[in-house]
Amino acid sequence: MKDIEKILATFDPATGRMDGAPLTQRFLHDLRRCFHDAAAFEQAAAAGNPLIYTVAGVEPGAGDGDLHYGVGMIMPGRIGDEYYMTKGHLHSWREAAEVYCGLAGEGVMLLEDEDGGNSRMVPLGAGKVVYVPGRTAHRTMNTGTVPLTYIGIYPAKAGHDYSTIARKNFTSIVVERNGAPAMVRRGTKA
Ligand code: PAN
Ligand code: ZN
Repeated sequence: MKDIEKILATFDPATGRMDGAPLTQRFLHDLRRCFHDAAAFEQAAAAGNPLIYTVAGVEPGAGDGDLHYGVGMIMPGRIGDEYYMTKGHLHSWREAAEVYCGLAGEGVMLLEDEDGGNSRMVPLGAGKVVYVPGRTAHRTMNTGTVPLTYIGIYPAKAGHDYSTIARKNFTSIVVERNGAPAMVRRGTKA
């Protein structure tokens, strides 16, 4: 059996921080070309480089049957009308699915088939579990006023493909309309 450090982890559901786990931090400048409103991005990026999200990652093993997981935290905020969000990715091993459990705060996930033909916006928050099937690009947004925290659990072999999203971005965006999140096609006005 694995050592207790690999079996038990302790995290703070309000902040997403986990004792002893490496923390990836993404700042606004890391998200260039993710947001649809380039002018709003440049204005915000000129004013500063705030922390947008963190992931505390746990990789207990790398075998065929192993799992990895990460506790994510996304700050509340928007660039123009678009909510603060993650870069988003496909898994390098395309068949790899993932389970997201919301811990605190309010948010949504944008799920897109790899060919971009089908987009879906799904709520993520306390009491919500989202199953992300294989071959599905996924990006998470904080649509609330406090940090959104969640845990994502995926096969150790999944790997993260960011380059496909960096090249094509998502077909849809999630924007604030009348105080609520709405999914619209990129490049259209809703
Ligand atoms: C999550 C994500 C986390 C950050 O743990 O890695 O939400 O999003 P990006 O990886 O797109 O920056 C996950 O989906 N892992 O597979
Ligand atoms: Zn993933």
